Parts: sequence; C-alpha cells; structure tokens
Amino acid sequence: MTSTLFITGATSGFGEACARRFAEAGWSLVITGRREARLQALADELSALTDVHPLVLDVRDRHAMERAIDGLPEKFATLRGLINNAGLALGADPAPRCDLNDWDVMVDTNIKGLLYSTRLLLPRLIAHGRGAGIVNLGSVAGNWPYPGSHVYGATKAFVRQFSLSLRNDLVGTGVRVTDLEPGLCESEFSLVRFGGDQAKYDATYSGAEPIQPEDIAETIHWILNQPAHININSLELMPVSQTWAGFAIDRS
Ligand code: NDP
Ligand code: 8X3
Repeated sequence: MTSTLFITGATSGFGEACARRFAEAGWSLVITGRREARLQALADELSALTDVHPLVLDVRDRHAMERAIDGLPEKFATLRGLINNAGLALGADPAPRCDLNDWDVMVDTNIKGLLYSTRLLLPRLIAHGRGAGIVNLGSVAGNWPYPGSHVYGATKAFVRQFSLSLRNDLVGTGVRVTDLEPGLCESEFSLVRFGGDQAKYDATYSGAEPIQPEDIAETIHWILNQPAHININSLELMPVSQTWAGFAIDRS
C-alpha cells in the first residue's frame, strides 16, 4: 500500500522540510498552506519524486477545509500520516500590552485549525489503520511558561492535552498520536512572531545553534516509522544551548 501523508503548513519551516524528507522516502503527499506560489513551487519540485497534491488552504476556514478534504482525489483516500504543523506565535509582549486580534489568530490557528484537520482526516487515518499516525506540533512553550508565552504557550498546552486524550479514543484503530514539543528552532516562526523584524529574528538565534527544520523532519520521519505496536506519546527536544529559566522573584 502507498504511504500517504497530509501536512498542514508546508510552505516553510518544519512543514516544508517534512515534505522534502517524506518525498525522498517515497511517500505521497498532500501539502497545504496559504501562500499559493510557494506551495505550487514545492509541489512542482517534489512531483519529480512522488505524487503531490497541493491545497491552498487557511486552516482557520472550517468550510474551506471541509470542501478541500471532501474533494481529495481517490488516491488520497487513506492516510498513513498527518502532521498538524500549521501554527504561529504573534508577539512576545507582556499580556497587558497585547492585541486581542493576535490572541484570536493564535487560538484560531493553533487550536481550532488543528481540530478541524484532525476531525476531518481521522476517517482516512482509521481507514489505513495499524501503522498510521498523527504528529501534532506542540512546543516546549506548552510545558514551560516564559515571559511573553501566555497565549502561544497555552495553545500548545492545549495541543499536548488534546493529543494525549485523542489516543484514548483511537485505541483499537491502530492510529498513533504524538505530541512533538520542540524548543528553539530556526525558521520563519520568529519573523512571523516579531512582525518581520529581522533584527529580532537575528537576536533570537544568534550564537544559540538552534535546531533546524531538517532536524525536526528527521525526528518526525522516525516517529512515523516506528514499529506499528509503538506509540511515541510525547517528545520534547531542545538545542543543547537552551535550558529552563530560573524562577523570577520580584524584589521591588
Ligand atoms: P514557519 O513560520 O516557518 O511555518 C509555519 C507554517 O504554518 C507555514 O507553512 C505557514 O504557511 C503555516 N500556517 C500558518 N498559519 C496558517 C493558516 N492559518 N493556515 C494554513 N497554514 C498556516 O514556522 P515553523 O515551521 O517553525 O513552525 C511550525 C509549527 O511548529 C508551528 O505550529 C509552531 O508553533 C511549531 N513550533 C515551532 C518552533 C520554532 O521554534 N520554530 C518550536 C516549537 C514548535 P502559510 O503562511 O503559507 O499559510
Ligand atoms: C516555539 C519555541 O521556545 O520560542 O514553540 O516558545 S519557543
């Protein structure tokens, strides 16, 4: 049986690196994202290696998601993998200075978008059965609070709890679920977070030897290729340069 993978957010970072990694390994791909030109260029490139179906989609648009998934060609009827990767942080200011619109976008993308793709694609994963798997992109921010992580971290804590809970409901189907929780990784994530501010991007990664998208793709490839009787429940990884913050104490 062909192995087919659905990736949300394949136009940059982890999603793009996963598309390349799994195409090299011969998996068929459904790749998604909002930036059509990038998505099409990736589809054109990877079509030399495998079947690729690009879907220009905003994961926040439930009805567009339903239509696009309903309309998938028959050859994508069953899925061996789903990588719920589309997501973002907006800002890192203290909560009292934040814009509620940014909080809406994070909740709608990181939580609701992930719920839509999961629920809409579950029948196709269950149809594949034993050996299928979902990898949800959580974050260290879902485990460890840091100043400015508030809503972003809370969305990733949701992703962790939802991932662990979902496993209960999939018992007997053979479908695995993993919450992958990376720390500092170099991608457009920080350009998005800081509104395109290149200086803040550079400061975030400078001297830190951050994890690279290709490292995450390799990890996800490992997770989805575990023997069918093994579920990696959660996996947290950080660059060696990153550790936990100490407790903050206000002495004013
Ligand atoms: P990037 O910014 O490089 O990639 C994010 C991807 O998500 C893009 O392909 C983007 O595509 C897509 N996306 C964002 N919003 C939407 C939307 N509304 N609809 C569809 N696609 C969307 O970031 P990363 O690759 O680093 O991040 C990927 C995931 O990993 C995110 O969930 C992030 O929270 C998580 N993560 C990142 C870490 C890091 O340090 N980089 C660490 C831990 C977790 P487009 O704009 O074309 O729609
Ligand atoms: C992104 C990792 O440490 O910037 O999820 O929150 S961090």
